[in-house]
Amino acid sequence: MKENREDIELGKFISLILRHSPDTIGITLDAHGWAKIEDLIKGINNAGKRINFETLERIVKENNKQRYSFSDDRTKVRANQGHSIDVDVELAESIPPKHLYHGTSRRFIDSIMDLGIQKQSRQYVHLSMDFDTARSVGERHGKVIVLKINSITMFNNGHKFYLSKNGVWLTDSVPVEYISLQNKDYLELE
Ligand code: HQG
Repeated sequence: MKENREDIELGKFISLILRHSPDTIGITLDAHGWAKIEDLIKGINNAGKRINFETLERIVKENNKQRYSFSDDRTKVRANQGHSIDVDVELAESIPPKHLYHGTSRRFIDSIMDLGIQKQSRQYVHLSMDFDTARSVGERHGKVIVLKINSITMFNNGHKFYLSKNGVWLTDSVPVEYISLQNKDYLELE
């Protein structure tokens, strides 16, 4: 099912709460990033937006990137990745594919080719499994460019990779020597 507009708006608010600032609605997350569903629903309603358990259930189920998960007992909910706050969402350490992709803005390229890809405000650098996903991530920042990452060599050289429940690859940083900036990518995106 495709998400309706209200659910998309609520989802953005839920991402803000569960990834960056639970204090926006006066709640706290536990060490593993879980919010009590009861607290979340109450907090969102107190902030003037309408949500009940049914709506939350639909958002968790239908979210286009599967951004959230319920605990097994369905009393808690958390974001699967994307946090800036210091929580441990028990990511699975995994062997990456040969290549991964990172979509970013062209205005960041000089700095990236100087310093590598850094996590900035989030806990990890986010990498995508395929070119098109990376392109849409990069488009959020402006005129996009997609970088190809030599992830298996990074892994073989001791860098750890994690795969989130919703299929996003995460790592601490990507040094310049593993990044290729392909002319082909420029051409495809013109
Ligand atoms: C850039 C979304 C200059 C980096 C997406 C990126 C993703 C540098 C920006 C998730 C740099 C940070 C994360 C350097 C990195 N110099 N700029 N050395 N190193 N950057 O939003 O990867 O839809 O924190 O390239 O789908 O864009 O919200 O990271 O452009 O998975 O679920 O600094 O957010 O998920 O931006 O996106 P972000 P991101 P959701």
